[in-house]
Amino acid sequence: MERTYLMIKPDGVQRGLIGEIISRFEAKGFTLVAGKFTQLTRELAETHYGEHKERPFFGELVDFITSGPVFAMVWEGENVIKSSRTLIGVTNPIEAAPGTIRGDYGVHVGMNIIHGSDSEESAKREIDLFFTSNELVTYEKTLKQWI
Ligand code: RTP
Ligand code: MG
Repeated sequence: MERTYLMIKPDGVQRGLIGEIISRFEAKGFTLVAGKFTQLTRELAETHYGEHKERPFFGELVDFITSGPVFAMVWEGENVIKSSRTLIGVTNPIEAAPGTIRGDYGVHVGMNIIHGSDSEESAKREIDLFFTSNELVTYEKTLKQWI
C-alpha cells in the first residue's frame, strides 16, 4: 500500500489547524501510520527541501519551516501521494481551489499550511528522513474493511 509524508507547517500549527487537517485525511479514508510533533533543525530543513537549494526563496523557506513546531505524519492508502496533493491544493494559496486545505486556509505562498510529498521517490526519502522504521505503525482497520 502506498505511503506519503505530510507535514503541517509552523503556520498551520500556530493557527490551530492540526485537528482539522487530520480530520480531512481520516474522512477521505486514509490511514495514519505515524505522527510526530517536533521542531526542525536547520540541517534537517535544508536536507528536506534540498531540491530548492538554488531557488531565491530557499533561505526564507528554511527560516520559516524551522521557526516553530511542525506536525510530521505518514499516511497510507490507495494513490495517497497524488490524492494528498489534490486535497492540499496547489502551492500558491491564491490559486488553490476552495475545498482544498491551501484554498480554504492559506493566504501566502511561503506560509501555505502543509507539505506533501510529490512523488514515490520523495515520499520514501522524506519518510526515512523523519521517521525510524519502528515509528511506522502497521495495523488493519477492523471496522471499515471497505476502505
Ligand atoms: P511543499 O513541498 O511544501 O509541499 O510545497 P509544493 O510542493 O507545493 O511547492 P514546492 O515547489 O515544492 O515549494 C516548496 C515550498 O517553498 C515555498 N515557496 N515559496 N516565494 C516563492 O515563490 C515560493 N515558492 C515556493 C512554499 O512554501 C512551498 O510550499
Ligand atoms: Mg514540494
